[in-house]
Amino acid sequence: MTIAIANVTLAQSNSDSTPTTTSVKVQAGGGNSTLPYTIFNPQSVQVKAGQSVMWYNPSKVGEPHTVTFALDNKTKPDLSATFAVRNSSSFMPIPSNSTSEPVIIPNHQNPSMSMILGSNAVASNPVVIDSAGNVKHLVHNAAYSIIGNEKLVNSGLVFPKGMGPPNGSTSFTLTFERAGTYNYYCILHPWQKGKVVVQ
Ligand SMILES: [Cu+2]
Repeated sequence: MTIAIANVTLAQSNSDSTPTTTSVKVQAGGGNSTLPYTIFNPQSVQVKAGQSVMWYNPSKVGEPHTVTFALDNKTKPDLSATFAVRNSSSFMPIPSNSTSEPVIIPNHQNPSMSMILGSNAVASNPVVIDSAGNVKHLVHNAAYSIIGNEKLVNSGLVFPKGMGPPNGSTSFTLTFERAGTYNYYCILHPWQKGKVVVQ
């Protein structure tokens, strides 16, 4: 036991001043109910290729944020989206005695189908869309190695610890393999922007 700990200390002191294994932490949001922050702090971080950045939400209120890298405006997902359903589809609210109704939008292009407004999992859940357009859903509290050519790398909703739904994420970790400047934003607060500079 003692030997193992000594070895770890030795290995660390032999590496350069910023070991590549160090994870840089960034706060997504923060503040409290009187003054919630819709910022990333620090707004810009600098890491070396191979290093990781971990985002977490230190807010005192249950306000989620996303950490979203989108290649262009076309790949920026919205929280809600329209989906086609057969006109014969019926929607039963759960619980059945609730007064909820789905938003149904007339579909003039194809009258045999209706459109409903639904929650968009590509925005709210951890997901990657690679350069070929393949969609890959990640586990919650995802960790992913970003190359930089992905169409979308999204944390999904990141909640403060203990304040999200049972399957909600409280962190998101990216390992940056290649040098470059990586801009990201929050889907819920589009003015909330951050940057990772990889050397
Ligand atoms: Cu936000």
